[in-house]
Amino acid sequence: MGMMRLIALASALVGACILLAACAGPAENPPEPRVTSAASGVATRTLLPTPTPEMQRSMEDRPDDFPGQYQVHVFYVTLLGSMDGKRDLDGAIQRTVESANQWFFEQSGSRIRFDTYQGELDITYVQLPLTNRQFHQGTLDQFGDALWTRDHLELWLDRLGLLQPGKLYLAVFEIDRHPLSCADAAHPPHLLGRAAGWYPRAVLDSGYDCAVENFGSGETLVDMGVVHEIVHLLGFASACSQNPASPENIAHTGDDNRDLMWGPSAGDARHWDTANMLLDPGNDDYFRHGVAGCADLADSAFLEPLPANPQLPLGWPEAWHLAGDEAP
Ligand SMILES: [Ca+2]
Ligand SMILES: [Ca+2]
Ligand SMILES: [Zn+2]
Repeated sequence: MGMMRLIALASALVGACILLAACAGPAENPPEPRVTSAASGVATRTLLPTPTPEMQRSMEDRPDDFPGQYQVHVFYVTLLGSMDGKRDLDGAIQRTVESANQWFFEQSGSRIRFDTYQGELDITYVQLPLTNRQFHQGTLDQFGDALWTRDHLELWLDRLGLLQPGKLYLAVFEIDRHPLSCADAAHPPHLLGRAAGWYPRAVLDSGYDCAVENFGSGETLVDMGVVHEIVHLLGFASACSQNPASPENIAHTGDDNRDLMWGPSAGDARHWDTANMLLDPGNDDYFRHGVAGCADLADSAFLEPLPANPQLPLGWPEAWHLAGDEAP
């Protein structure tokens, strides 16, 4: 294993969402059953069961409601012989995305732009042509360690021609196990990529079963995790953060466990406080931090309304830009 690989592996460990503390045991950090502080009628509305009689499974990225704009697209991915939870059809992913985005709006005044089709979240169903066992073996063959599950997933999505310029991806993946996390993400520019993985029924090496997290209910690890992973894909927290979890873990902050991007430092026994979550408390790490020359989440081209000077994640190659987009 060369030095580059070692550096890359360290980045993967950093980039991997550390829902680990939360994943240590549900009894220590029970998910909140629902949002109770619905300040606006909107929050309440989004948590009602979504009637989905007209929802149909789609094998493709349907025509965008917001063409020509940077946006997050959702995949629902199964493997051969694995359970098809039909999560693209039951409305739970849409409820999770809406409740997470409502929280983000209340914190920031902006929403993350998701790919919708006729007003509904546009979810593409993908069945990879291999079994769980084959997928795990492929991860080891290609990357050398099971920690690269997400990277292997993104490789397949790309190989199948499903990734388009101008989009980030949230892939809900029915894989049976993952070494350490129920969700993780790329973290440009250190760990380049454009997909986050979300593993709703994976069993971790610790024995924790990700299936115990009821998503779509509001302030849960999973619902907050969705927006946490997307913020990773946008490149935050970053090397500019003033309170990194550790010198090696700049993807997370370490000072306030209410922070969306908080990650436990070594020896820190706290858990993620999903019920009282804040977006960069103190505004000194990644959101409206005012530090010249440092990327800021508030300027992301993936936000609605579009910021005055929209920015792409650092390190994005030209091929991922929207056609004709001169943005850096
Ligand atoms: Ca679409
Ligand atoms: Ca902060
Ligand atoms: Zn994380």
